[in-house]
Amino acid sequence: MYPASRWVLLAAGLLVLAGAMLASQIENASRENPARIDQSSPTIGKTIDAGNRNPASGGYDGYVRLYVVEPISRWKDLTNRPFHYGFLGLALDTAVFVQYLDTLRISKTWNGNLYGFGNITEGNIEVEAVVANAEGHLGTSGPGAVFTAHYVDAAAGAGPGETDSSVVKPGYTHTVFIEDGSTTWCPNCPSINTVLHNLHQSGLYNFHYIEVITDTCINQPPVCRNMYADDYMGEYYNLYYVPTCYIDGGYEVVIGGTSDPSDIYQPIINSGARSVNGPPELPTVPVGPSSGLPKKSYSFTTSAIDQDPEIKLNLSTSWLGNATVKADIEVIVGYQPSDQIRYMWDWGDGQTSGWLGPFSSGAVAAGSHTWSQIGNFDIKVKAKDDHNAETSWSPVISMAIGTPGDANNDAAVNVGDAVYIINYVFKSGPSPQPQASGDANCDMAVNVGDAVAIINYVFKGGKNPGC
Ligand SMILES: [Ca+2]
Ligand SMILES: [Ca+2]
Ligand SMILES: [Ca+2]
Repeated sequence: MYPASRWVLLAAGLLVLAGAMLASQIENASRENPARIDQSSPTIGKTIDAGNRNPASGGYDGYVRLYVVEPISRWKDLTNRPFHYGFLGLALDTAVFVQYLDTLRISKTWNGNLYGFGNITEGNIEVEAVVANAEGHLGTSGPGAVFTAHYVDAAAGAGPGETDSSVVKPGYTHTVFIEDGSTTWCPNCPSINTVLHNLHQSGLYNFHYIEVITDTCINQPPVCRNMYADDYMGEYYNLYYVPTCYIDGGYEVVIGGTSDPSDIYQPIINSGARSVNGPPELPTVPVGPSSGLPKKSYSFTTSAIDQDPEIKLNLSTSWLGNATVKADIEVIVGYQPSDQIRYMWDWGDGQTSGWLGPFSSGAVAAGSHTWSQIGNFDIKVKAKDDHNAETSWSPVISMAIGTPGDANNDAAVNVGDAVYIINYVFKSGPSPQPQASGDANCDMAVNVGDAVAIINYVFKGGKNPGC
């Protein structure tokens, strides 16, 4: 697969133990200058249009990003070779929600003159398009440097006059996307640049990559700060070391330089095999009794559906002249067989059920609970799928736990309650409050037997209602 001799020599000296790999690689990374991250003046922000989002119905909840890059970068690494696919800016970064079987179409232009890149050329410009999942995962860029990873589920790249589509190949659920955080002064960046370039040129792996160079000259930033790249890597990834490769939005993070291609192609393979997932839809409002008695078990049901998205991303790039490129994209969202679902109930009394299941998607799922105290309790349920993608909590229903026999809800059980029950059963009087509190003999029905039970208790030393 590879010109083996080239790699064997370069790989010599690298540890092969997986657990030691990260530590080894960090030795080949340089600590970024803390001044790099200028939080006070972010120039790139996520555009979240809440009006577009409706995660309770079936579809894909995510982000669309368009990166403008130069295949042969204007910036060079420490060995005076140009970076490849060097990041110039984001043409688009927006939250999207696409219903299943629907197609989202977006056209976007990017004018280099507006960003100090009026000298880009038609022959050396490209747009990389990605679709990233809205579900957030914890990622880490280094000690204490955490970020929220949104896994990339589709990627495509095209220069002017070209089209490209995300590709599903054997072993891949999607096209993988790599962002390499680099600087021009970084001693270990050239090795990873070479690995990325060679892997990409080989065509053996289903991925696109960009190099995000956070400075533009071989002096320490911020003198040469590349504000668009620097803000991007700071805001999205909390970049800590250079080089660091973020694979699929941070599903895998490779820190440090390496000359061993397997350090990159293995994470590409791992990331490519990852399921493109969507969380279950919001569980239905729980169904069950609205009142009950202490120390009795009550059952409630709900259901939810899980359909996982299949995303096709089509990109067409054109050159409009005057340093302006245009990208037209289509995001086509289908769906595929779903995951099984687990449910967690919150019983409103400080207790939860833990995760129950699995249940088939759409199947009615029951949970039951016994309350020990009287009172009103709000019951809600949430769901998660096989990939631990969780929903929010469902709407609540209220459960009133009453005192057996205290039909008139005056905090005492006496002859007044027997009268109240007689009145309810025979004369259409008001119902017990809550209903279950009229069930003095705990046989799950309110009838004359309950009035008799109260009389026996009050006048004849019968069994204490409370069952
Ligand atoms: Ca799912
Ligand atoms: Ca009473
Ligand atoms: Ca009864």
